[in-house]
Amino acid sequence: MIDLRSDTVTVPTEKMRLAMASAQVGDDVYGEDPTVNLLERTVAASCGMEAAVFAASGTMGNQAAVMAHAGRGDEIICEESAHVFLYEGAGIAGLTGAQARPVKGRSGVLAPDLLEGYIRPLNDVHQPLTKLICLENTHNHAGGNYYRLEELSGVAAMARKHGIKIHMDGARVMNAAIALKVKLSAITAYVDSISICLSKGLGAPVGAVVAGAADFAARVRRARKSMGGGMRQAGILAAAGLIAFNEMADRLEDDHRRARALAAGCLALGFDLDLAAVKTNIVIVPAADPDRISAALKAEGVLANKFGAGRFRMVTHYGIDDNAVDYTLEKLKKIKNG
Ligand code: TLP
Repeated sequence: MIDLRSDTVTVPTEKMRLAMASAQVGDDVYGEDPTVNLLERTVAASCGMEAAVFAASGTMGNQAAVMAHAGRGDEIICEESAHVFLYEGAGIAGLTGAQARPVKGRSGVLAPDLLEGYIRPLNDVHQPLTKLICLENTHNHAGGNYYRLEELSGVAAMARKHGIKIHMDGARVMNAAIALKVKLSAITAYVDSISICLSKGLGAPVGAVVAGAADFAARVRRARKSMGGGMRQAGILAAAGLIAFNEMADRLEDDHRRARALAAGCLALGFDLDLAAVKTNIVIVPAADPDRISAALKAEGVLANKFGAGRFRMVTHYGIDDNAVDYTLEKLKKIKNG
């Protein structure tokens, strides 16, 4: 099967499996797992942040971060199709007890002019306090679009003016860094915290890392424990995570190139998509009948999911080579014409 459903389907590399087998471990709830500690120090340093915490998943990372930034009755602004709002089991409400305030972005990107009217005044007892702005980078529903540094700088200045923190759902932030040709720290300079997934394009089997200030990280650790995320000998997982974080980012450019090739092929086949909007490894294709296309592709050995009404999604990753792209386009041609 050619699996374009997501970059979450990547399996650990041989090098990761070997590192996992020989990882030094200890009880991480006591802070004694040397491999987890090394991963946390490595990610924090790359982000230019004081501390980091290893989490079981991107969802746990985001939700622990929200819990650490906000409390019951607070309000959290996020983009209207953000993962933290749409796909995390209403964790903002259910776990933190806060209220999400969705704002429509421009191709997933929030900007000061869009946000300003949503910031609550401090002196009105009727209204909740705006505690946090969540930015998704890259933005999944917006087809992998990323924030340009000047866009981040604008939101950061506005948030600072109002005393509001920024959390970045950086599940795919390494895709953004590679596309922008900047270091991770150039992006994280504009946010108070970030959650980075190791198990998407970077290929680790499990895990995400949340980074931020030391006091924030201590609260994340507490929130993570309350969700059952104190993972004991988690160095087995962190060993793969270290290889993912240190060695798997550079090759993401190949995924971006193949996503562009898939998109260009779809355009040539008559699908109505904007090639310029395909910036990283996600291709969202508008189609009147995404269920039919998805089922017909499956019958030909290609997996691609319907992604909301009237569109399907294809995500490139290191399990997808040039032949897989060509094969997929060949089958799409047959399906579209048939
Ligand atoms: N996204 C998954 C699905 O849940 C939609 C996917 O296949 O793309 N932030 C972003 C931006 C994500 O896209 C995802 C996963 C997460 C967080 C959550 O990561 P996990 O699945 O590790 O909890």
